[in-house]
Amino acid sequence: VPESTKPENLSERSLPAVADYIKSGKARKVVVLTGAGISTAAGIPDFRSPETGLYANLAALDLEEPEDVFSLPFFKENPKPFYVLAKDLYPGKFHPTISHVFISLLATKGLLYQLFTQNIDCLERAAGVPADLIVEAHGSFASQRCIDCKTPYPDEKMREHVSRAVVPHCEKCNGLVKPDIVFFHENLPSLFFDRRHMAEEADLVIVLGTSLTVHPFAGLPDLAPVEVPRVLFNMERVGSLGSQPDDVLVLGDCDTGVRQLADALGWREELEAEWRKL
Ligand code: CNA
Repeated sequence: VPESTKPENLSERSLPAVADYIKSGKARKVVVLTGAGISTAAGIPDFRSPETGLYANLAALDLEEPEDVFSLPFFKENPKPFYVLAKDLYPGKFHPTISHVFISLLATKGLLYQLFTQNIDCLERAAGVPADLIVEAHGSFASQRCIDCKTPYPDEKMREHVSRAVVPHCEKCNGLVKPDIVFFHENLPSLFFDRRHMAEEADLVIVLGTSLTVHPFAGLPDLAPVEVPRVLFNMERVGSLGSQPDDVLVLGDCDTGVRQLADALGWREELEAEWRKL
């Protein structure tokens, strides 16, 4: 965007201007979009970061293509690599980050309209974001079922199998059990499509820690009207963020960016206190 193009809703393209916009009461329907980057500080590797990302470290699983680990045809042939990975990623081992708690704080203040997350780690729930405000667009490890007869599989047994990276089988038909996370070419949960319109109704969009490469999720930031401010907290510029006059880019690690926004809002102490409580 040329420097001369004036934003419509923000006084300028900066984080303090975003804070003023929120403080003025103009942001009542904040839509938050998240990806693996908000959980890297919790110790969960993302997919695509060079060197630390899962895709850079899958050699140990003996896969030809990293994507295979989330492919249903591959899983049917060889479910083991998925369960080796699941052991590392399974919820219960990790602690929410400042960014997760910031989203929870937005909810506490009645400003969170909807959170759409691509993450399967359940850390938003762990940070206290109310379940009815979360769309887990790629599913989660919270439930699991047989891929053949669809019979749900008990949580406790699942936990026990995953902790040993042992593949669980259906108690009814002996089919393979898979957590309800969305593999490549599988449909997203219907909740995603039912609630997608909420991104069109947003008066502020906050995007955190995602490469915006996986569709249809990656299209969400473009649903909001063009004059709606969009803020990106990410290591790199992604999607169309930065191309509109009211876009603000906060490049770097998202916890640092979020703390700066919390400072500008006067929420910093509350944010840190909530984080320490968890
Ligand atoms: P991705 O494609 O790996 O992209 C992550 C993005 O976050 C990149 O742009 C990074 O530069 C950025 N990033 C990494 N660390 C930070 C940080 N500390 N601060 C700011 N930015 C950072 O991941 P996406 O979520 O975009 O891709 C979608 C996939 C990844 C979804 O299907 C997820 O299920 C899947 N995934 C989820 C998890 C999880 O649940 N925690 C972990 C790994 C992969």
